[in-house]
Parts: sequence; structure tokens; C-alpha cells
Amino acid sequence: MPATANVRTLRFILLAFFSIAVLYKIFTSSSSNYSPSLNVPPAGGSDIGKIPPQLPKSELSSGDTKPDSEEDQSPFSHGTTPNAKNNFPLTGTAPGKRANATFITLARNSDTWEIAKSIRHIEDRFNRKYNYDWVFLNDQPFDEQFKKITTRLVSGKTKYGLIPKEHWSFPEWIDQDKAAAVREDMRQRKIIYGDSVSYRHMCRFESGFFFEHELLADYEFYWRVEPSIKLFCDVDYDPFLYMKENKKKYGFTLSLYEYKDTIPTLWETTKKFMAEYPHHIVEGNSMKFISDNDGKDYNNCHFWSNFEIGSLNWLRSPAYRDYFKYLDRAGGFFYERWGDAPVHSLGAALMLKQEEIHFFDNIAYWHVPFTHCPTSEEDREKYKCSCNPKDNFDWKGYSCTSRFFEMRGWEKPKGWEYQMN
Ligand SMILES: Nc1nc2c(ncn2[C@@H]2O[C@H](COP(=O)(O)OP(=O)(O)OP(=O)(O)O)[C@@H](O)[C@H]2O)c(=O)[nH]1
Ligand SMILES: [Mg+2]
Repeated sequence: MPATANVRTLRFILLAFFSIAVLYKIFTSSSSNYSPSLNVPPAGGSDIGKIPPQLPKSELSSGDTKPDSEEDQSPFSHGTTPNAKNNFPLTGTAPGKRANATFITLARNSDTWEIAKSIRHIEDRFNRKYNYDWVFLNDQPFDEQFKKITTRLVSGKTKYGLIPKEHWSFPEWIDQDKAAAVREDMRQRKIIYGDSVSYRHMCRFESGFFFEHELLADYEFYWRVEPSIKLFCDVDYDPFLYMKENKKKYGFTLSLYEYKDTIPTLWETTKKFMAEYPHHIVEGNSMKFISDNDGKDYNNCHFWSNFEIGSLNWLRSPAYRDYFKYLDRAGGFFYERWGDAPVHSLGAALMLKQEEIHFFDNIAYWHVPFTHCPTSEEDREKYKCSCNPKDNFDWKGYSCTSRFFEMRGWEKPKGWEYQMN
């Protein structure tokens, strides 16, 4: 072999040796970050070129959930403001008695995932500790997927009911041509849901029939839950028991003005009912909440019925049943587009005493597009609320809650002025 070839071979060997040494250094120094605490085998020449070791799954998860005793020594506790532990009591089933009550949801199979979200809000903030039942109603049979997902999420018993045909159809006295002409007119005037038949069946059902369903027969109180709602605060007391023990019949969180074009003759019809059934109108009612001139006109104020905690016994009373039958005969669910919110509200305002209607100020609630967030800073702290108080609708121009407070002679809570706009 010529001398120049020997020199080249020697240079190549030296270069290769040098490269291997550099690579060895790189791999051993990077893997040393893992090795001391996680039992990674010591890096050696045989590991060069292999994939660096991964964190074992068991180590990853145990890092997230440290035993309590270790918590105070955590490096992350320095420079933070940890909550006192007893502010977050361990959760379990709340002790004590329960009311005879259930959640109630009207939904379609296509609402599965939106009602799933609502259920998680209710369960996480309240029901996982109280385990109340949940009744689901539908005008079509619920499919297996709906039942599977909702049963999985509810901590109480779930029950699924089909709505009887006569509660979800046109009564025989409705003139179909007249009803169709109204829908076409409302479509042209772009009135929301104005051309919808199913929305009208829904409003009529929620106004007068849901509480007649056999699955609700044995319950005394209900809490209505719609798809896509949110709760922002813990509900760490039992609102059903509160209703029972304080003789409340109807509870709300949001109130507002109804869209006049959907109820042109609802008040005239209600006035006729009042004249024919004066014994159903109670003394000490809430006429002041719904009228500014002692009943001559309706000011369109109503409680927003997508959230309600109420007494089924009241809805099943002769007074409310007579009222619904009277309205149904008049045909306004189909010749106009009467909503269940003003119907329940007028019924509650006229047939209940003021003290029987409860404002659930400490239940922070959202249904598109309105938020109820407690005005009081103390409540928002006590119930661990995540809502921005500026979003609170109560004191804004389109809300009727100020009127409710005025009627009751209540002072508005501290800080309400900052939430007006
Ligand atoms: N089974 C069934 N449920 C319905 C139907 N239409 C509406 N619902 C339910 O009735 C309730 C009210 O309907 P929504 O569509 O939420 O009416 P809304 O709250 O006035 O309007 P949104 O602003 O769209 O929420 C909800 O619980 C719906 O899931 C229907 O055709 N069949
Ligand atoms: Mg809704």
C-alpha cells in the first residue's frame, strides 16, 4: 500500500473516531435530563443512535396527582396564592333529605350532543351531589345513542317518554288554511320561527301539556333544562328543597320583554279569561310586573322559560289548566305564535301570590344570547362563579328584572349600576 493511502486511511479512522465521540457526548448529555428520577438505564455506547427514552405512562399520570402531603412542598406553591383547602371540600353525595323532583328536558335526537353539554353543566355544579332524576320527552322515539349518552352523564335515574299525539298536533278546531296563511305572512315579515309548525307544537306542548305526561305524574317539582345552556356558579344547596320549604311555586333567573308581533291578542284573551274566571285570579298577585296601567295593557314582561324551577302541582291545578284550555281554544298558538314563556308568566303573575315567585339570583345561567350573573360580589365568591358580572342582563334596558324588584319593594343589589350597559 502506498504511503499516501496509509495517511488517508489513518485520517479517515481518526475522523470517524472523533465523530463517534461527539455523537456519544450529545446523546449522553440530553438523556441525562431524564435518567436520575425515572430509572432510565445509564446511557452507554450501545445506546448511540437509538431513540431517546420516553416517559413511562405511569410516571406521567402520577405527576398530575400528587399525594396531599407532598402538595405543600411543591415548587409550584412558591410565589402563588393557593386557596385554603377547606374552600374546596371533597365532594360526595350531599347528606339530608331530598324533594320529590326531577329535571325535565324536551329534545330531539339531533339535540344529543347539545343536551350532553347542558347535563355536564348541571351535574358538575349541582346534581352529582344530589342525584335527582331526569325525564326526557320527545315527539319521536328517542334513539339508542341519545339514551346511551344521556344515561351515562346523569347521576340520577333517567326516563324517556314519547309525547302522545294529541299533545303535539293541531286541535280539530284550528282552521288549517288560516294557520298556513299566518305562517306565510310571518315568514315574509321575518318573525323568528314565524313559519315553523314544529316550533308552535313545541310552544303549545310546553305551555299546557308537559306536566301532564305520565312520567311526571309522581313528581312535585321540576327544573327545565334546554340544550346548550351553561351554569357559571356552584349550586351548593338544593333549589328544589328551597322551593318546597319556602312555599315557592315558580322560579326564574332571567326576565325580558316578549316580541309583540308573536302575541298580538294574548293579553286580550287573558283579560277575557280573567273576566270569566275571576275566582282563579289571586289577591296579592304580580299584575304590577306585567302591566303599567293596572291591567289595561300588557307591558310584555315575562320570565324566560328555558330556565324554570317550578311546581308541577301548580301547573296541574284547576286554575292553570283552565287558563291553558282557554288560550288553546282561542287558537293563538297557531293563528299567532304564542310562546310558552309569556303563557307561563301570565299564569304565574295572575294565579300566584308575589311571594310564591322566586328569583334564583344565585343560579348563574346562560341561554343564547343572555346571561344571568349574580350582581353581588359576595355571592360570586361564595358560589365560585366564572361569569363576568358585566355580562349580567338583569339591569340592562331589555330586562324586566328591575320591575320585579320594584314590585317587591326590594333594593337592587350593590353594584347594579355598573352592569346597566
Ligand atoms: N322533541 C322535540 N323537541 C323540540 C322541537 N323543537 C324544539 N324542541 C325542544 O324544545 C325546547 C325549546 O326549543 P328551542 O329550539 O331551544 O327554542 P328557543 O329556546 O326558543 O330557541 P333557541 O334560541 O333556538 O334555543 C328545547 O329543549 C328543544 O330541544 C321538536 O320539534 N321536537
Ligand atoms: Mg333554546
